[in-house]
Amino acid sequence: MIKKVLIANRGEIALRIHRACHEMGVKTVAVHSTADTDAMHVRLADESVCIGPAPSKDSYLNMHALLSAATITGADAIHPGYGLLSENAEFAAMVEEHGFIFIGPTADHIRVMGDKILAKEAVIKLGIPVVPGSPKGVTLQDDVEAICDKVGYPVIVKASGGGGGKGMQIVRDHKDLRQAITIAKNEAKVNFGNDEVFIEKFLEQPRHIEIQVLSDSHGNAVHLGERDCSLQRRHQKVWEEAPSPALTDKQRKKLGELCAKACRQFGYRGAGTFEFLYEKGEFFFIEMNTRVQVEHPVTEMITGIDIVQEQISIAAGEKLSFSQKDIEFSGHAIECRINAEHHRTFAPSPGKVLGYHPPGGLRVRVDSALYAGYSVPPHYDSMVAKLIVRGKDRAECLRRLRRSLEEFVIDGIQTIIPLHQALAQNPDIIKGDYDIHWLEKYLSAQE
Ligand code: MV4
Repeated sequence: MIKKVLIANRGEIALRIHRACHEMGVKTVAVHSTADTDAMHVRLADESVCIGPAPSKDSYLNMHALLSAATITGADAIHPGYGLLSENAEFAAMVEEHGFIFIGPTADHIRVMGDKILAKEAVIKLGIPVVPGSPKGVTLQDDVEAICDKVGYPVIVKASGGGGGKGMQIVRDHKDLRQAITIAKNEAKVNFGNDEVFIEKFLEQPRHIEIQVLSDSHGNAVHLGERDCSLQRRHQKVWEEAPSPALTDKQRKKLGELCAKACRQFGYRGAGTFEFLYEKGEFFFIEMNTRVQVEHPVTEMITGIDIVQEQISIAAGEKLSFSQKDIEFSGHAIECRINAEHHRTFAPSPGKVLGYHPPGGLRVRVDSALYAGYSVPPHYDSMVAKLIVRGKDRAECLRRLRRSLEEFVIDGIQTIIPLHQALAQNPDIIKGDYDIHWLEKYLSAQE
């Protein structure tokens, strides 16, 4: 039994975790930096502990401060949310060594999936299709020309310790290959302290489709379908939806069951996401995320399953209370990430929120820690709200999204609500006809 959870995060996800806990009768402990004394997550929690100064590295990323806060408040478990320490294997191990429950997978599962080469090796063994490429890491001592001639150009050089797009190099001609590997290795070393890189065929116009899974510690695993997260700018997702406008029920069932089976064989525990690139009717695994994701509400809206409550039950050692056949997918959901940024330049816009009026009504959900009078601090991520709407089908969902965006008032700071209004009316978006490069092309055309 978990009685008290320390929430090692801030903003909307800290609130989201608090809500799951309180609906389960679990007490919460908020932690905060000195910049977040007046934050909503601190106000709502049962207890709070200040863990350090504004910069994340001195507060939200300070593992010892977090463990001390858990000790003095008598928490039994720690929920890391997303970002910050959520995929830090060392932290997960430390939490357990100190006798707390880490609400997430084992440190070993986090470690394997955090290494893109090991992750690919692991899922290949479990029968999941991956992007063709070098079977292992490459160095300039290898016959990299032969590897890439076999794979076929263009290729992409990726950092094994990477993710989120950092340190990738696209190579269209074999004469540029060695230099690209050198650059990728240097960037990987600087950014991740690990210079291992690998090569994949570069897919030109894929969609980004990911499968949500839940797996308990008793060998039961289910999938909750996919999310289409193709609409992104600089590797930051902006709009996510489920189901994907590009997938058939048959494709969903096949890929979803493959992922759930992989979880059972891998002994995975907790919530997880298998990320795929989808092109010309084929899926290719690229990465697995071992945390709850920003866009999880899209899946909650079409399945009715509370993913964060499931994470907590699984961490407490309980069995999943439903099986695959109990899961029904109903309707369509879209999430818009509302960032405190100028809607054309994307310049950050922290500052005081003078007025706040979120939309409401049937099948409208707003996950946000904003309130009127709150000052958005400049030290953290710019995402200040998520608007998630559901409809009986995609057309109704889009109509509800347009009217919810019309209602949404955030005064005092700039937000990307106007971008979402434009997207919700765009013919390509309405058709569902977009890939991972669509948004950046659209934005360049607007300049
Ligand atoms: C790719 C790809 C095409 N082919 N892998 C970007 C972030 C990381 N999670 C994986 N990413 C990609 N991997 C193969 N084999 C395209 C992307 C990608 C991308 C690449 C270049 C410029 C913008 C991009 C935006 C999203 C994804």
